[in-house]
Amino acid sequence: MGETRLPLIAEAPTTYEPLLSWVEEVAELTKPERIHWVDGSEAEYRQLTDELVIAGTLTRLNPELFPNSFAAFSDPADVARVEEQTFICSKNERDAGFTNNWMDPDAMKEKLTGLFDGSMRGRTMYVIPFVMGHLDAEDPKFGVEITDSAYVVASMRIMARIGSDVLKKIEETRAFFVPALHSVGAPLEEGQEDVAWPCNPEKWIVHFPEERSIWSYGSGYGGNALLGKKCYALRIASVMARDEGWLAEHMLILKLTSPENKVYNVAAAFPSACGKTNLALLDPTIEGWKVETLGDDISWMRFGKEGELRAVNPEAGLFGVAPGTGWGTNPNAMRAIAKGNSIFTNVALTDDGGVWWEGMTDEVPAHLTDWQGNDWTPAISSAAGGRPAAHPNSRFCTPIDQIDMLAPEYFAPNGVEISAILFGGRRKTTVPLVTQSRSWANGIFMGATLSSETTAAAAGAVGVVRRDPMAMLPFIGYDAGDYLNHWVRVSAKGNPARLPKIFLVNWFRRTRDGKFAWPGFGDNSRVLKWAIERIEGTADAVETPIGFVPTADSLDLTGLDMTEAEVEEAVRFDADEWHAELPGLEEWFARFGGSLPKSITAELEGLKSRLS
Ligand code: GTP
Ligand code: SPV
Ligand code: MN
Repeated sequence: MGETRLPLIAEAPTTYEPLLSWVEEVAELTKPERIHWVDGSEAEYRQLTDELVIAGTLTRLNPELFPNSFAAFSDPADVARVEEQTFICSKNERDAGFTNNWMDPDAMKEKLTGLFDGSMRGRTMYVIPFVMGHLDAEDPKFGVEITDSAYVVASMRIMARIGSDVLKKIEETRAFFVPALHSVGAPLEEGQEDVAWPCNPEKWIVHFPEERSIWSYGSGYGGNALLGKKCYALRIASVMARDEGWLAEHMLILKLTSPENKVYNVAAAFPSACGKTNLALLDPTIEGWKVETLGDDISWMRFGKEGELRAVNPEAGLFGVAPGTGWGTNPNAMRAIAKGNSIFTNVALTDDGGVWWEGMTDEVPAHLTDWQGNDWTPAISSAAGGRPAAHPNSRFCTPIDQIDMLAPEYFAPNGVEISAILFGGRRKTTVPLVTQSRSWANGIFMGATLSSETTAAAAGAVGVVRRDPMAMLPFIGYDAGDYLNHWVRVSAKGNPARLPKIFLVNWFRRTRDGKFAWPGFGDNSRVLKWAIERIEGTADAVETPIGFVPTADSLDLTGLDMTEAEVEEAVRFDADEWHAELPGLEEWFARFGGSLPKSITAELEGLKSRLS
């Protein structure tokens, strides 16, 4: 150990110079009281969670209901991702593109350096070595998160592979790691009492794509603070993927086995809170089909030696939307949660020390403590014109290996071959239940036009339709046109015969009286089956200007309590609605300026002429 090191660094369990000098630099700036190098052990987790319980950040749940599990309640102003305050600070503004906030990197560093100066005073600075994807991947993607939040450490232990083994490998292979700096921005002065959820009204979620670094300030919420997740595995990874010829996507991965025992892996991109976790853990309602989970939020994909598209899930846990997750809708998630070892954030508490949220059970408990700590009864529920007991973006954080139906291939560093890609969103109108694209290029166009109503996963208005290309709008770490070009360019590496088939889906279409036109959840297995039968050439379809939609009798509706007319309402192509959609599409693509791929322009022209 060099004598010039700060005394704080002296206990470091590494001699890896690039890491030591970064940690030292951050400590000098943020001025923590102590440094804790996270080893990722069980004992350490126990100690951290004990401390968080004493601090009031975590409430220990009744171990008979949820063993080794905790509930956290955030500041009411720190409940979701803050897209307005999320920045891509590339050297040139052009490279951030029109979908991202941008600031000059030097100006941003100056601003952030001011904010981080002393920001960890009175707190512990945790150093978390982590890897996204497998430690024994060909080219493991390392990161080190520095944070002053023990809640972040405990959550990162569930969501990623962290600790001593990772540190050892970084050091042994002298690997590059993404420096990911996080502070809640709430220094403690001498004698000042801490609050349960420290954070700062001012928030900055900042990415420097060229140097591949992350600075996050002011928030303790998942997507803003667990930096391995959206910040690294999507925004920074999308830039790495662009440069290295692969894809980092906001996609679930599932393994589907047919009654003939044939395996098809499916990847699906839906925007935040639009059904990825639920589809990934689906319990099929049709005979003979089996679903196993590979991932529920992020997929890293690259073409293999034979031109097959392979996908891995870089995460180790679920950070799932709680509301709507119930024994009826998602029993597999419920079973995983019931095994314990979970951290819940902003859910409601039951009187017997368990958790509850809207949609967990049909029966609503007679009394709860809501996510803000107030008494709650059904008389003041949303249904009764009041407020929900759990925040609409409340989350469960659970180790992925607690899913009974986890596919063994989850553990394969090279992932699985993808047969089908679904793009989907939340649209009350216009978008049919399922549409098969006309071709791979047409499928990329479908992804590029994806639109959805905004949800509680991001701060701001809910229910506003916006374009969300490949469900990556808040996560593309560079210019959106370059991103679409990258999809086109990278797919040239694919074996045309093995390119996945692409489908557009919408579980959220409404009937005239405002109800969901399709039951969704387990019944989405019927759509998966149709997609596979399209791949195999055994299911019928109607050709429409937007692509192929199911014929009345090509969807397996066995055991489904729906009339033919009701099914038709879910699957039908409506020419008037698509005419009304066109101006918005043209406006959307006009925003890309010169960086739109030619194939997208050609697809738009094709759609217009087929519609006229
Ligand atoms: P992120 O973690 O934010 O990226 O979200 P996600 O895409 O994984 O969304 P998730 O599966 O957690 O679903 C979000 C909400 O949509 C939950 O309230 C679900 O109950 C609801 N949902 C999911 N699938 C369906 C469906 O098929 N039909 C209906 N009506 N609702 C669904
Ligand atoms: C999302 O918002 O898409 C999430 C939750 O998956 S978070 O990790 O908080 O971004
Ligand atoms: Mn997500």
